[in-house]
Amino acid sequence: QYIRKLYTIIFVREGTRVLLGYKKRGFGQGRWNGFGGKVESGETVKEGAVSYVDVFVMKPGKESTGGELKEEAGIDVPHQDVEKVADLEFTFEGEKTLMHVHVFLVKAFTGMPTESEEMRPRWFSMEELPFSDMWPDDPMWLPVVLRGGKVRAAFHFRGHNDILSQRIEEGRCL
Ligand code: 6U4
Ligand code: NA
Ligand code: NA
Repeated sequence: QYIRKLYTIIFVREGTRVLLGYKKRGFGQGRWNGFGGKVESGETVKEGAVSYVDVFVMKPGKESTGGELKEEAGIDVPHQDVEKVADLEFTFEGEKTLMHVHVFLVKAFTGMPTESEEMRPRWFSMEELPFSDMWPDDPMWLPVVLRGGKVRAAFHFRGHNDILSQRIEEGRCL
């Protein structure tokens, strides 16, 4: 049995462009991705409940993201503008951990994207995402959610570059 660990990624879309961050260290170093990270221990998961946003992205009671987006990209997002768009499960050959990544899309923010110790932010055209320098699963689900769709998917990796098997379902997430 796998040990399930919870993560978030938040993609900021403004018109036809998307804000990505170049990960300077840690898991996925050297790849462009959304902003996010591990869900801190002590935060509860209520599958199907309304408060994914509160649980994963903001601290309860705050009016905007005090969390990963602020820390990694220097921007604030109002609560009502964060939308859950995908659930992704990643497993790795020979490893006991299952990474459950909750993906969010935001279309409004305040502040100026700024480089942090972990991420270097940059805007990309939705038509020209840097897939060759992203996780290899991203082309399979990110365009779908940027176009307004929802996805549930699972990917089994060998190392960090090869996908051995995958299951992708469009139309809903948890
Ligand atoms: P710390 O706590 O900073 O050491 P770190 O090792 O930097 O953690 P963290 O917390 O940034 O990792 O979490 C990894 C991030 O990478 C999460 O937002 C989830 C995301 N991620 C992991 N596998 C991914 C994959 N295959 N495709 C993808 N995002 C992935 O698009
Ligand atoms: Na992070
Ligand atoms: Na991190």
